[in-house]
Amino acid sequence: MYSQMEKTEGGDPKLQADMTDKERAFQDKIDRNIKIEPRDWMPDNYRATLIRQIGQHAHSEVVGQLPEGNWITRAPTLERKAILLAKVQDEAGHGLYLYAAAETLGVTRDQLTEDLLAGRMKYSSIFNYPTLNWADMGAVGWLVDGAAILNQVPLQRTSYGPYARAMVRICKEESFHARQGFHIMMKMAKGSDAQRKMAQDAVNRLWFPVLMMFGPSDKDSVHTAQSLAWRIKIDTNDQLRQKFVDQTVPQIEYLGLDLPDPGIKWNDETGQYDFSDPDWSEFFNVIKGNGPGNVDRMKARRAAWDDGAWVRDGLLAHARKKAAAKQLAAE
Ligand code: FAQ
Repeated sequence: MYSQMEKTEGGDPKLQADMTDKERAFQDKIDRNIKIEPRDWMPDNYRATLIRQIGQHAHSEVVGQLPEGNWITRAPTLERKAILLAKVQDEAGHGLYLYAAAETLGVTRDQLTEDLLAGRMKYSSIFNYPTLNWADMGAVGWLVDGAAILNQVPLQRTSYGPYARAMVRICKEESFHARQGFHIMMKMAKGSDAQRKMAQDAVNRLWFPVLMMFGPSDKDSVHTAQSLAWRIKIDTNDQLRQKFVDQTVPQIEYLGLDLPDPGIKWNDETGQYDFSDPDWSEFFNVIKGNGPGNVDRMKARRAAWDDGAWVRDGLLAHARKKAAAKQLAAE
């Protein structure tokens, strides 16, 4: 149904009969699974939706370094420290691939960062929650990266070429991240009573915030209908959330931990788990900037941006000097 429609971002899909010839040809390409590349014609709102989603995704990867970076100096062994350091570094790399993909749409990395700092762009709600104990490092890797993988694997088939290609590499690294998180959880869950309690506490605190990562329920999702039509998104928020619950409940049971939601029950009829909704008023409050960590996260991003100004200026001056020398040599 969606494949015959096009619309402005956030509105109702436009019927094919109302499309211009260019819009119809564009939609036809999407329907035939042909990738859209940076120099191809695209509707303004397709471009705007991608800049919003890819930019938000990039900001999430970069802000997402903060809760884990917080634990690098306190990791319990040298091996855990090295693994965590590598993971946090990977997230910076993911941010860079994604900013580069967004730049192909005609926006600069500086603009995206300035939009984030001015509150015109968002980053994932999950990174506004604190990481309070070492088990949180396990839960973040296992649950947060696990949720990110479920969302990102289908995005390898998204319609915009540079975004789809960035996702291929990101997904490979995320799967290592999720495994190291699960490994930490196995150690904690099978460890001393105190360690088991920490593992349970981490799962209890992070469960609902992780469910919120997939976005509001489909009935409240503003962008899903158009993003499905344009194959910017491949699945709806609720479809991915359900997949996550179905995949994760057996893992919680394998760890021997209690389920974090009394509403989780296997449903023979649907062949899926039933589960309780997250508190959506909390979600909307967090994405408005009122979560437990929003102020600190933005403060850290602003400080990094300001403190890094001399590096950016230096790199630009060096690039200009090199370009001028090259031109002189060519003359
Ligand atoms: N947080 O109409 P929808 C990671 C906003 S990467 C904040 O459903 P859409 C790796 C949404 O922007 C995690 N805001 O929106 C890692 C919109 O606001 P607007 C990031 C959210 O775009 C692990 C409004 O709500 N992944 O974790 C959230 O169709 C460990 C209405 O929502 C991606 O970004 C949220 N959770 O669907 C790193 C994946 N959900 O703009 C470090 C790509 C919704 O109208 C450590 N993105 N909003 O004001 C997507 O797949 C989509 O953008 C969704 C949202 C599914 C996130």
